[in-house]
Amino acid sequence: MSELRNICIIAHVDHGKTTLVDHLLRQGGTFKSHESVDDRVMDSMDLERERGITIKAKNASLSYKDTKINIVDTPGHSDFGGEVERILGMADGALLLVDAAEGPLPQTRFVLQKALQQGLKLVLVINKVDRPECSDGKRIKEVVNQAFDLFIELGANEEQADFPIVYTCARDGWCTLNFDDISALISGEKKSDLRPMFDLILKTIPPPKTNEGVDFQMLVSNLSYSDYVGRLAVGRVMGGKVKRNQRIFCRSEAGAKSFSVSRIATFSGLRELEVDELVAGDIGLISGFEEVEIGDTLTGSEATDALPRIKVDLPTIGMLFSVNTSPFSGAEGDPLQSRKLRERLLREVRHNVALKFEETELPDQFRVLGRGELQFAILVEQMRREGSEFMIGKPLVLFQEENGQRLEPFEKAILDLPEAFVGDVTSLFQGRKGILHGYEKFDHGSVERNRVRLTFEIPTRGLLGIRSKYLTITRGEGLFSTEFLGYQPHKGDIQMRVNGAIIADREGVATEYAIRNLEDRGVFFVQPGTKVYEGMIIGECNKDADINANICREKKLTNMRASHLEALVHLNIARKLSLEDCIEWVENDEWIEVTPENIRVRKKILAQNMRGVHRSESA
Ligand SMILES: Nc1nc2c(ncn2[C@@H]2O[C@H](COP(=O)(O)OP(=O)(O)OP(=O)(O)O)[C@@H](O)[C@H]2O)c(=O)[nH]1
Ligand SMILES: [Mg+2]
Repeated sequence: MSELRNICIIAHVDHGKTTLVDHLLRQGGTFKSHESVDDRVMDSMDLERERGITIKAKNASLSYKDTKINIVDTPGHSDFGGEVERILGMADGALLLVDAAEGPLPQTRFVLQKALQQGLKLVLVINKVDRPECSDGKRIKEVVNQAFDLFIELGANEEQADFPIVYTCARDGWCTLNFDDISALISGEKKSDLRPMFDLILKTIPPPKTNEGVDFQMLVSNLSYSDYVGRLAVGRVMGGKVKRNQRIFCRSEAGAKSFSVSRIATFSGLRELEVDELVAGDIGLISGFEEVEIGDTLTGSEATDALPRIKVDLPTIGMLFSVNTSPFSGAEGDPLQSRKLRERLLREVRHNVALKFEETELPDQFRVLGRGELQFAILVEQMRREGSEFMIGKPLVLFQEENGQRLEPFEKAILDLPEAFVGDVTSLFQGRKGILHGYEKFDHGSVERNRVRLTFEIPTRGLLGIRSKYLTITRGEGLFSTEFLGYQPHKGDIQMRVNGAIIADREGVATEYAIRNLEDRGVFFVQPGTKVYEGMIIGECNKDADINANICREKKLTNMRASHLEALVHLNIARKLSLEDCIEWVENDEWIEVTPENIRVRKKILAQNMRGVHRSESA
C-alpha cells in the first residue's frame, strides 16, 4: 500500500454517517462476496443497535486504487460531542454530512467548528437527496447555501471555504458531483456508485502530515481492550515508527514510564490486523502498557516531546451515583459496594474524556459530570447490563461564580415541529425561561408539511426533563436538538415538576383492590402484584403534594364474588417509566434505584415519619 488517507465522518445526529460508512466499506471491497453484513455494521454495540444511534467513535479502513483509507465514524448526538472532539486529531480531512432536507443543525455547527479549528480539509456531503422534500432541487440549493454560510460564520480560511460538494443517497450507496444528475439517479434512469466520492477523497484530502526527525510519537486518542493482551492504545502515529518488542515511553501527566510493545495492529476493514511495525501517518493499536490513558503520548525516546493533551469542552451537568440502600438491595443483582462503584465510575471516566468524576462528602456517593441526560442514561444502562445494582439522583446543572454573581449554562434549542403545536410548545419553553429567538416557516418544495422551526435560548436547567413533554405535545412528530451557548447570569427559579408523588407507606405487594381505590389520586407506576417498600414511589399524584398510601390493602372477604374482568376494565393502565422517564421525573429528594431487572423511584428518606411532605417547589 503506497498511499494513505485518514478521514472522519461528522454530522448532526441521524444525517446518515454510519449508513455512508457501511457503503464505503462494502464498495471498498472490505467484505468478501459470501459475507453477509448487517446494516450499519459500525454500530456494533448492543445499545447502538437498539437505539439506532452511534454512541462511540469507531475506526475502520478500506483500500481504493492502492490507497489505504482509514475512516472514523463518529456519533452525531450532542451528548457525545466529546467523543468527536478527541477523535478529530487522528484525521487530516473530514466528510461533513448534511441532510438535504433538514439542513445544518446544532451539531453540524459544533463538529464543523471543531474540524475547522483542527485545520482539517473538508468535503461537504449533501445526503438523503432522495427525500421527497427535495424533489424540485430548490431545498438542496438552499441547504448548500446554508452550509456555505456556516463555514464563513465559523471562520473557515479561504482554502477550507473552497470545499467540494458531493450529493449522496447513502442508503442506496450512490453519489454524484453533478447537481443536474440527481433526479435521473433517483428515478433510476442513470446509475452511479460511490466511486466519485472515493476519487474526491484521494484528490482533496491530503496524505497524513508527519513530524520529521522524531523516532516515534503517537497521541492516544482512544482505548480498546482485548482479553488476550489487555488494554490497547488507539491513535495515529505522528512521527517515526514503532516495532513489536521495542521499548517505548508513555508520557502521562504524571511523567514518563517505559514499557515493551507486546503487540501492534492496524485497522483492516472492520478488523484489527496484527503487524510488525506501524509507520508515521497510519492509525493503529499498541498494547503492552496497562496504565495508558487517553491524551497520553507514546514516544520512542525519553527526549521526544509529548504532544498537547486532548482537551474537550467542560461538563455542564452532574449526576450522583450511590450505593443501593433500598430494602430490596441485592435481590435482583450485584449491589455495588462503595469501592466497586467508585472503581467502575473511574474506569468509565478514563475511557470517556467528556466525563469527569468527583468524590462527595459521603463515602458511598460519587458525582459524575457530563454534558447531557442521554450520556448518563447510556452509562447507567451499561452498568445495569453488567448485572449491577446502584442508585442515581436527579441530574443537576453546574453553576459558576463570577464577581459574586451566579452563572448558569445556557443552550440554544432548535425545534422542528408541525405548526399546529407551536402554541403549546412555546408556552412549555417560556415557562422554563426560554426566550424565542427565531420562527421560520418551512415549506419544503412540493410536499405540504406545514412545519416550522423555532429557536429558543434557554437555561440548561430548563431543558432537563423537557424532551418527553415536548414529544407528548407534538405527538412524537417534533425534532429537537440543542447547542451549548456558554454561561450567563442565573435566571432565577424555574417551576419544574408540579405534581407530588404517591408513596407506598409499607412493604408488601400492590393489590388491584388498593390501586382501584386510589385511582382518582393520580397515575400509578406499579401494577397489581408489584412488590413495594415503604418510601418507594408508586405513582404521580394529581395534586402538588406528596401522599403516602397503602397500596397493599386486601379486600375484606365477603360472600360476593367480584368479577375480575370487570375490575380490570376499570383500572387505569399503569404508566411504565423507562430509565430516561425516571431521570426526567425525579426531584432532588428522590433516588432512582437501578437493578438489572427493575428501575424504581423512591424517596431518599424512606421512613414516612422521618420525611416531610414534598411540595412542588422551584428547582
Ligand atoms: N432517505 C434516506 N435515508 C437515509 C439515507 N442515508 C441514511 N438514511 C437513514 O437515516 C437514518 C439514520 O442513519 P444513520 O446512518 O444511523 O445516521 P448517523 O448519522 O450515523 O446517526 P448517529 O450516528 O446516531 O448520529 C437511518 O434510518 C438511515 O436509513 C439516504 O440517503 N436517504
Ligand atoms: Mg451513526
